[in-house]
Amino acid sequence: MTTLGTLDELPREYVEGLTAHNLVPLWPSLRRALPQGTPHRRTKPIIWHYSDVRTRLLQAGDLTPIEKAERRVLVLANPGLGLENMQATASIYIGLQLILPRETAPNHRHTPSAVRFVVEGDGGFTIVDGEKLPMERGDLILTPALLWHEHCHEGSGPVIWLDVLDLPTVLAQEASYALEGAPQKIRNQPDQSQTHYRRAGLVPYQALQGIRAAYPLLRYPWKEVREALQSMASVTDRAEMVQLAYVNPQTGLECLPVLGISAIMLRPGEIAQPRRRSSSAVLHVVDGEVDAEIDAVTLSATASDTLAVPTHAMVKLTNKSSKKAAFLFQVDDAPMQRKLGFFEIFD
Ligand code: GTQ
Repeated sequence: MTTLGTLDELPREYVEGLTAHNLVPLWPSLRRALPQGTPHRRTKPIIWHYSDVRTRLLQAGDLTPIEKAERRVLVLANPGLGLENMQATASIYIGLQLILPRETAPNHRHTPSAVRFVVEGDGGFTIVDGEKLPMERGDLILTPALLWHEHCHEGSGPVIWLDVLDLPTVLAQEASYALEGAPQKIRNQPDQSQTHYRRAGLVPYQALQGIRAAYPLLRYPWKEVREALQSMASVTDRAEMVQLAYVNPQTGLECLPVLGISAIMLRPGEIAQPRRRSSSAVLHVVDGEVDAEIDAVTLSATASDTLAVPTHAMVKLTNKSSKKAAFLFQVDDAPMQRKLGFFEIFD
């Protein structure tokens, strides 16, 4: 590889002239813009233990009324990227959100898309475009870009969920903004996971006539995901991972433009070594005891802990139990990378 010229080698007057005309020579910065072989990564493999976050989130419940927060969230920020930038990975934002009984996180809509994954509590629900989406532990709720959403709580005790947003990417485009709205009117019927999309392989006949919603299904109950993983595990070779992707039931494609959502089951004692890939990810333990080795850093995770996986990382997941299965929820940025034409899986 040739050694490129530096800024220092250029006459000072020349550089000053460039600066005065808002010009920058590429060659002194070329290797920084395009590192050879592998990207430069500042994202650290890191774990957020739920016990550490939960205590402080409940304190926030005492310290800050919902009216003063709108969204009572502690952001899981990667120190490698600067805490103030609120990035778990370079393209993925995650936070843990708390709502207390009878509180409402008021109606709004915004350009970033979000995925909610319920961590604890009963009686929470999100309303998306008039559809009431119950939030029980492990349920997945989508709030795609520009759709109205508000969160409510008609149960007792705290309700806490994981927010995953494509915010860093939207911010980088200088395209992030929100609008406030009046409370939504709820259509008084069960959500579409209970009415229109009861089973894989069956979609409303209308959809074949080209009458399609962009986001037909907004709630994926955990009970069904877990059962599906267990059924798949019963016939899957030990050398293969048991992993299911959440998709749009009408297209079979990813639910959201940037974020890819999936669930993993690690059988008792299983060691999974997914192939190295160009995407970054966050992993959230739903159930079980898991050691995650990410680029030679070993992180021990238990239920409701969350981890950051940098782009291009080596990942090894070990279910520490020889008796019980472990379950993980994963969000990655592979859909965006695929659209940009550079998603890769390495040997
Ligand atoms: O619940 O709408 O964690 O707008 C960050 C921004 C949650 C939300 C977040 C948001 C929300």
